[in-house]
Formats: sequence, structure tokens, C-alpha cells
Amino acid sequence: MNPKYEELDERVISRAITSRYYQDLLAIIEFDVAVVGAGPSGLSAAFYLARMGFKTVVFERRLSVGGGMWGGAMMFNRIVFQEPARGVFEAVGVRFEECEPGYYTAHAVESVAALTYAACRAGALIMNLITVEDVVLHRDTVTGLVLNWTAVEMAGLHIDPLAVRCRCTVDATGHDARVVHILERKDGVVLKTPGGRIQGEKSLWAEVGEQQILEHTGEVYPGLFVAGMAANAVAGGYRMGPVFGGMVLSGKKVAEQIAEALGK
Ligand code: 48H
Repeated sequence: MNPKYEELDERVISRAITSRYYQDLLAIIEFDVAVVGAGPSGLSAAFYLARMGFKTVVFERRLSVGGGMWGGAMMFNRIVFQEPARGVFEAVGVRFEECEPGYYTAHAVESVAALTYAACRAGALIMNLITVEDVVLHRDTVTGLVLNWTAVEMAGLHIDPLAVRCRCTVDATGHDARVVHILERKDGVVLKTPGGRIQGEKSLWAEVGEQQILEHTGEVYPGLFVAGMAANAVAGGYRMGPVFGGMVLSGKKVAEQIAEALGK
């Protein structure tokens, strides 16, 4: 047996994991931008935000990142995106091929992996297994998030959460628009949507849905932005089916909007 293996000390391993993780936990108490949800829009937002130099953290409630991208459509693990999104897929290093003029296909797993790796390498911190269960609301502005372990939520344990502060939050939780729903339900706020309330997602129309995703990406309440499917769920846009260009472009757009809002 290799003597090096015999020398392995379990205590060193445990200490390394614990202390490194606690460093991250302490760091996220105050961040520039918190992205809720590590689907394609959240990962894209995190990549561009971190690349611009913002301290960016992504909270993902599941064990795995990638949201609804892994399964392509109906478990055919290929994704389609359109010409305007090509630059994002190139920027994160996904290989793709043109199937029809202006339409591209890529492997869903490679796309999740590349977006995730690019976000991490740009400096974004991904915290999986953490659920955002509420927002911190100071004088009509979202100034932070309320976090708990997903396992606590799943077990239904009555354990109080921790709160962290961030200058901007992105709700990238997909169809559920979880963060905006919490804010509307608990605080009865007026959102920057027609009617001031969550409008709810419409049925499928790919072309219009994809256009609307970009139109609807933005700040819906002071300190709170929406990106990806959450943007259409909040503003009442169409769903677009299994096409992912709008998702990653929405992540890029929200990053640019936040950079402008934070003065960079
Ligand atoms: C932490 C949370 C919480 C929480 C949820 O669903 P997603 O992939 O979202 P998008 O918008 O990036 O991409 C949407 C796309 O996957 C899709 O569904 C499309 C294109 N549909 C079209 C159609 O017509 O159906 O990812 C959201 C992520 C998931 O990983 C969740 O686990 C996570 O957000 N999440 N994370 N705290 N409270 N709620």
C-alpha cells in the first residue's frame, strides 16, 4: 500500500472542509449581488456579474446546479438556442453546431457544466443546498436574504434561518419566481409590473416568449431584479418551451442592469 495513504489523517480532512466552508459562510454575510437559483439564467448572470468584479453569490436549493437545463426537452438532453445567444455560449466555452440557419444545438450536460465552470472561474461563489426562504426588507428596499438549509425545510424542522445582506438580489428561480412571490405575499408591495402585482405566466409561444424574457428582465422592486423564466412569470409573458437563448441572454442583461445600478 502506498505509505502516503496510510498517512492520511481524517482530522486534517475534516478540519480543511469545515474551516474552508465557514470562511465562505462568513464571506456571504455581506455581498454585492445574490443570485437566487442556479439555472441557466442565474448561472449566466453570475458569470457576467463576477467577471465585472462584483462579489457574487448564487444560492441553489437543490444538490445540483443547472435547474431545468439538464434534461433538454422531454429528457432528450440536447438544448437549442438561437443566433443572438451564440456569444454567451461561446464565452463560456460550450461546443455547439448549427442545425438550421440561426438555430444551434448543444449538449445539455455540457452546457450546464460550462456555465457553472465559467461562473466559478469568474469568481462567483455557488452555495448549493441552501434555500432562500424570505427577504430582508429595509425601508421599502430588498437589502438581503433569509437562508436556511434545504434539508431543514424538507424535514419540516422548526429552526430559525440566518440573514445575509446584499446590494442587489436576482430572482432567477424559474417558473416559480419564488422570491418575488414571497415579497408580494408577505409584504403586499407594489411591483413594477402592469397592475403592480405578479401577472402569472402565459401558455407557450416561443418567439414572443423569448422577446418578452428580455423585455421583462429587470428591477421589479427596489433592490430586487428578475431574470430568466421568473421574469415572464412575474410580468405575464408567454413561456417559450425548450429554447435556452433567452435564459442566458436574460442573465447577461440583468448583470448589465445591475452594473449600471451599482455604478460600474
Ligand atoms: C434557492 C431556488 C429557490 C429558492 C428555486 O428553473 P430554472 O432552470 O430557471 P431559469 O429561469 O434559469 O431557466 C428556465 C428553464 O430551465 C425553463 O424552465 C424553461 C426555458 N422553460 C420554458 C418552458 O416553456 O417551460 O432554475 C431555477 C433554479 C432551480 O435550480 C431551483 O432549484 C432554484 O432555482 N430555486 N434556489 N432558493 N427558494 N427556488
